[in-house]
Amino acid sequence: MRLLLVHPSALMYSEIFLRLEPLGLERVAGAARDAGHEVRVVDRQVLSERVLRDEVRAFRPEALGISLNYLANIPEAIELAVKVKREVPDCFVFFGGHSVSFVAEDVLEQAAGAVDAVVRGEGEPAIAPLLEAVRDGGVEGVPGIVTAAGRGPAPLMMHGIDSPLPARDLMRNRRRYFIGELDPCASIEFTRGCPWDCSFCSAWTFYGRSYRKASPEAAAEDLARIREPNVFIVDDVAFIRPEHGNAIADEVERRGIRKQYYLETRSDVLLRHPEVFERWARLGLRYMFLGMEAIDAEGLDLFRKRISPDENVRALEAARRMGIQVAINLIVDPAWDEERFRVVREFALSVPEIVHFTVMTPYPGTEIWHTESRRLTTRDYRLFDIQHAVVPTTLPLDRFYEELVRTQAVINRKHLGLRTAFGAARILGRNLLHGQTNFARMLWKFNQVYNPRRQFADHGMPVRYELPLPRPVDVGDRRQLYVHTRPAPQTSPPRRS
Ligand code: B12
Ligand code: SF4
Repeated sequence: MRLLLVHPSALMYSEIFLRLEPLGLERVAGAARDAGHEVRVVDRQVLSERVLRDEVRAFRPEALGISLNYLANIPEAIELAVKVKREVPDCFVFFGGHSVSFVAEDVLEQAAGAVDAVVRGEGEPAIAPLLEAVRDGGVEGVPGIVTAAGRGPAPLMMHGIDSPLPARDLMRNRRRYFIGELDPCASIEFTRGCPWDCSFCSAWTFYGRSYRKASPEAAAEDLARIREPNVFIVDDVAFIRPEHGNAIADEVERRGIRKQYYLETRSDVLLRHPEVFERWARLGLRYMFLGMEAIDAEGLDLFRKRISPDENVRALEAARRMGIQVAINLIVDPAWDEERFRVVREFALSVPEIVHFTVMTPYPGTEIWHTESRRLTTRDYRLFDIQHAVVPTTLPLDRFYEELVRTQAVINRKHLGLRTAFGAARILGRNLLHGQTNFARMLWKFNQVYNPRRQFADHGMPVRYELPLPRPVDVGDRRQLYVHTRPAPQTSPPRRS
C-alpha cells in the first residue's frame, strides 16, 4: 500500500532554537516499510507546502498518516486532511501521536469526515494491522483505533524499543535539523517513558508510567548508523539507570563512535550518579537540558517535581564542573506580577546557564488539565504551545507579554554577551564553512520572533477549531489519565539511593 506520512510545521516560537527530526514518525515509517508497504515522508518543519502538494499529486497515497505530538498543530492537520480528501477522495486519512491520543474523539468530530481514524498510543505496533485493515476491512478492530464508530481495542504497547529502526533515510533536507549550535543534529532514543508524575506533564500519563530501555547493542548500532556529527537524545529523563547509561557508553567506546550530544535529565538523577554524566562528557556530551521549573520550594511543590531548590543548585554546580553547558527551563505562572518577573530576571542573570521560559499551560493528558481551577481564557489549539497564557493573567495580558518578552530578551542578550559572542563566532565560522546556517539564523532571529505585540495579537486570530473542555475525572485514580494502561501501575516515584 502507498503510505504517505506527514509531520506538521514547526511551532512559531520554538523554531528559532531548534528543529529536530520527527523520530516517532520515522519509527512508524520503519514499521510500515518492514511490513512491505511503500512509504514516503514529508516533514513540513523542513519542507515547503509546495513539496507536500506535489508529493500528494504524484504519489497519490492510499493512506495518509499525520503526526500530532503537539496540540498546537491540530488545526493545520485538519486543514491538510480536508485538502488531501479533496485531491485523493479514496485516501484513508488518519492521525496519531502524543497529544491527539488524549483528544481523539473530539478531533475526529471537528474534522467532520475528513479524518477516518485516530490511532491512540504507540504507532509501531498499530501501523501494519491498520494498513492491512484499510485494504481488507475491519479497521474498527485495530488496537488503539478510534473511528466515528467509537473506540476499538486498547492500544498495544511494545515489549522493547529495539526495533523497528527509524527510517531516517526517508527524510529529505536532513541538514536543516539542529538544536542551538549542534547544527546539523540527528535524534536518538535510549529509553521510553518516565517513572515520575509531575502534575504539568503528560509524558508519564501517555505510557501509563512505564519505562523501557533499548538494549545497549541496539542503541549503539542505531547511533553508529547516524551520519550527523551531533545527536539529541530524546529520552524524557536521560540515564535514570546508571548501569544502562554505562552499558551504552561501553558499546560506544568499543565501536569508537564519536559524536556531540544534547540530552534532558533531572537534577536529582545527575546528582545521584554524576559519574555516568562525567563519562558521557568525555564521550562528547556538550549540552544538558534541566527542567528546573521553579526557583523556590513552593513552586517545585506545586508542580510535584519532588526536587528541592538546593538539589537544583548543586546539579548546576556539578554540570559546570563537568564542563557541560546547561539550559534550564523555568515555568512562568500567569499569576506573576512585575515584581516576580524582576526576581526571576535577577536569578537568570546571576547564573551562567542558558535559561528558557515556558508558560504554565494545562494540557489534556496532564493532571492540571483536570485540577487547574482557573478557567481557560482561550481554547484555540494554536495557543497551547507553552508560549502563550491560556488561563487568566494577574497583569493585563499585553503587560504580561511585555514582561515575558523583556525577560527573554534580557537573557538572550546575556547569551549573546561578549564572552559568548567570541565562542559563538568560532562555532559560527565552523558551521558556515560547512554550509550550516541554522545556528547563525537563530542568533539573529530572536527580535523578529519574540515580540509582545505579536504574541498578544495571536489571541485575536479567528478561531475555527477549539480544544474540548476537560471532562470530570477522579485524578486520585491515575489510570483514568493513561493512554497505555498497565495491569499493575507503579504508584510512587523511584526511591532515592
Ligand atoms: C523529543 C521531544 C521534543 C523534541 C523533538 C520534537 C520533534 N520534532 O519530534 C524537541 C526538543 C524539538 C521538542 C520541542 C517541543 N516540545 Co517536545 N517533546 C519531546 C519528547 C520528550 C519526546 C518525543 C519523542 O521523540 N519521543 C520518542 C518517539 C519515538 O515517540 P513519539 O514522538 O511520541 O512517537 C510515538 C507516538 O507518539 C506515535 N506517533 C507519533 N507520530 C505518529 C504518527 C502516526 C500517523 C501514528 C499512527 C503514530 C504516531 O508513535 C510513535 C512511536 O511509538 C516529548 C515527551 C514524550 N515523552 O512524548 C515532548 C513533548 C511531545 N513536547 C512537548 C512540547 C510542549 C514541546 C514544545 C512546544 C516546547 C517549546 N515550547 O519549545 C516544542 C515544540 C516543537 C515543535 N513541534 O515545533 C509536549 C507536548 C505538549 C502538547 N500536548 O502539545 C511533550 C509531550 C512534553 C511534555 N512534557 O508535556 N520536543
Ligand atoms: S520528570 Fe520530566 S518527563 Fe517525567 S513527569 Fe516530570 S516533567 Fe514529565
